[in-house]
Amino acid sequence: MRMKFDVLTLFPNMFSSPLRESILGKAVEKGLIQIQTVNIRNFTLDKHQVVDDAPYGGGQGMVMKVEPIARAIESVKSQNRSAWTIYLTPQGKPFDQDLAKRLSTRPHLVLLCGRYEGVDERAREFIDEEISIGDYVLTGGELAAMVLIDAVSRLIPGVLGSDRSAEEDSFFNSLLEYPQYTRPVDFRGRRVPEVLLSGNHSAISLWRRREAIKRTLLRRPDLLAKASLTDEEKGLLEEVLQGKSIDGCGLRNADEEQK
Ligand code: 4HQ
Repeated sequence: MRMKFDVLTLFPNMFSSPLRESILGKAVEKGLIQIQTVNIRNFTLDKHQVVDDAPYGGGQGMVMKVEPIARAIESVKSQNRSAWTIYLTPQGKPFDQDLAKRLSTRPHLVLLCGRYEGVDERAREFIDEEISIGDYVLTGGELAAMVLIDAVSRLIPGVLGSDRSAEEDSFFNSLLEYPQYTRPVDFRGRRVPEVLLSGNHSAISLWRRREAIKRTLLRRPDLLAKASLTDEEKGLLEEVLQGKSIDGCGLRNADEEQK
């Protein structure tokens, strides 16, 4: 069950190193994922290989021309009918873990990376879905495409270590992660919570769920609203809401620190 990514970009070199390191690099080596870049400039027909032009109606910046984009997408699609085409843009659907999961079931994603002020509106007719990685402005869609590739790839069976399933991590249950510790047990007087040294697995599990709920409540209450909590977790949330120790959950307010 190999997954294929074709990236349409004016800067294919941006994709060489970052996606071939570490976990993703291993996944590529193992043949679990394949990442190919397609240089949109190779699909121009004119002598100077022009990919952008001034906007009709005036205004600042340049717009990516429709013909090279259309021809690049048609080229990729002619080789693979099952391709699902995505345009990365702040105007797209917000990218989240649910969307990453849905995309990870597709055998072939084609990612269009825009530069300048974006693409000619008519290029959108070649696109199946528009996705935004967040409400900020990048210089191009390339980093957004890499974020998407990373988040989707780690959901493909075999990409994470066998002992490590994507189903266990934060966001699987719509909560933030609980605090993690490793050696030493005492760092400058700051000790690892005693329960984690106890060897009492049910106590550890309870502590972790409580901490995850506390942290989510304080930092991302919007996530709690959509989390499907077990009855036990609802009980823990009640406890936390009733003010039973909200300290020590690792939140330090940036505004607070300015003072
Ligand atoms: N850009 N999420 C502008 C983004 C972006 C985002 C990509 C910058 C498209 C034309 N893409 N280009 N945020 O900021 O996906």
